[in-house]
Parts: sequence; structure tokens; C-alpha cells
Amino acid sequence: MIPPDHPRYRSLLVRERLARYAAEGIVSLEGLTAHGRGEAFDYLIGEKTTESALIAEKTAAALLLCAKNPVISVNGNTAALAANLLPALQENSRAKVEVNLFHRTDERMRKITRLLRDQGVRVEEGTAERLLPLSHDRAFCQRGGIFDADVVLVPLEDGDRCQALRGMGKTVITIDLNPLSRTARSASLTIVDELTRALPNITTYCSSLTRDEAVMLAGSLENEWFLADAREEMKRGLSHALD
Ligand code: PTJ
Repeated sequence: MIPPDHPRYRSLLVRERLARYAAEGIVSLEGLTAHGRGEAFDYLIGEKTTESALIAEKTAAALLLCAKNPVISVNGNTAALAANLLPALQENSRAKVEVNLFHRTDERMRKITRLLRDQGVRVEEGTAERLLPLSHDRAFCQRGGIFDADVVLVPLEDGDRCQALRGMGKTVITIDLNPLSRTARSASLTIVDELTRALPNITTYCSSLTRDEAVMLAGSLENEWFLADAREEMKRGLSHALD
């Protein structure tokens, strides 16, 4: 029982939820360590959406709106943290949702799909094939889903797949609190923000951007600027903490 007056109440609730989903086999044990790493980077940006992250979120909405075939790729952590946020994003962005796992088992695929559907997400139903040039199981995806997508949103991504998708000519948007990760550096657009803060902002921008604004923003994207600003924010956060 976590007391609501605990100074880290929200963070402890999220940890408890992830631990529960890990016990149920939805989050991988490795996913718990990935969450801890994210928390550490979130401290450094003050656990809030920075100005540049908000612009990145607006740009992500623009990319999704301009896409012909946008797809949101969902792993165990994303399902556990944000299943309830995905229906609105799917609605506003017209994106397909496909489950894609690093630690892939049929049982986890089923459980995550069920969790998403229970929240109202329309999950792609096709058969996954080994279609991406990767030696691990993230190579499995669906024709008509990730394989045919022109823009893919891949929160909490693994660097290899990000590079593989870029190599296939796709625009890759990631949400990753670590601006130094291979994923962050190889994505077309990196949102350095916490997943559950970032998704509602993208959803809102998907419904408020005009077509012209979306085309203009999508065309002016410079990922290095977002990464550099996130690093600066973190440096400022660290010096502030040490003062
Ligand atoms: O469910 P599976 O089997 O597909 O496995 C998923 C994990 C997350 C285990 C897998 O994709 C993985 O190993 O990811 P990495 O390489 O640890 O990368 C995850 C990145 O997400 C790290 O850079 C973390 O800092 C970041 N991160 C963790 N939690 C959040 C986050 N970024 C944004 N919001 C978060 N809540």
C-alpha cells in the first residue's frame, strides 16, 4: 500500500503497476530495468515536458498526419504504461497499431494484444513474418503493418530495429528519455520525454494542426537540434542539482 502523501507517490504507483504486469508476463523482466534507466534520465529533465520536447511532439503529430500508412509499434512496457492512451492517438492519427516484441513469445503477444483490445485499441491481426533484416525476434512483423508503413512510431525502442527501419527508408519517430541511446541518435525524430506525458500531447496536436502546418513542420525537422537541446537541459538539471 503506497501512501498518497509519499513524495514519490506517482513514481511508486507506476513501478507497482509495472511489477504487477511483469508478474502477469506482459512486461519482460528486462523491461523493468529499461524503466529504471528511463526514470534516471527523467530526473535530469525535471520530470516534465521540456519546450523542445513539446515541439518534437508537435512534429511527431505532423509526421503522422502527413503519412500514407502510419503505424504505432507497441512493446510490453508501452502496453503496460499507456494502453489507455493509445485509442485516442490511434483515432486522431489514423495509425495502425502492431505489437512488436524484443522478448517475443506467443503467450506475451496474446496477453499484450488482449490488454490493448480491452482498452479499445484496434490491433493489427495479420500473420507476422521475419521481414526485417535483424537476427533477433523483432524481425517479425506484418505485411500491411510495420513492413508497409512509411512512418513508424516506436516508443522505448531498441537501436538495432530503429536502424533497420531507417535502412528500409521509413521515417522513424521514437520516444526515449535517453538522448544518448543508439535509438535516439538513429531515429528520424526523437522525443526526449516520458511516454505517458508525450502520447497525450501528440494526440492533441494530431487534432489541432492544419494540413499546411503539418506539411511545414514535417519538412523542417532537424533531429540533432532536439537531441542537443535535451542534452543541454540535462546539463542544466545536473548543475542545478549540484549547486
Ligand atoms: O517488451 P519487449 O520484449 O519488446 O522489451 C521492451 C524493452 C523496453 C525491454 C526493450 O525494448 C529494451 O531493451 O529497450 P532498451 O534498449 O532498454 O531501451 C529503452 C529506452 O527507453 C531506454 O533508453 C530508456 O531510457 C527509455 N525509457 C524507459 N522508460 C521510458 C523511456 N522513455 C520514455 N518513457 C518511459 N517511460
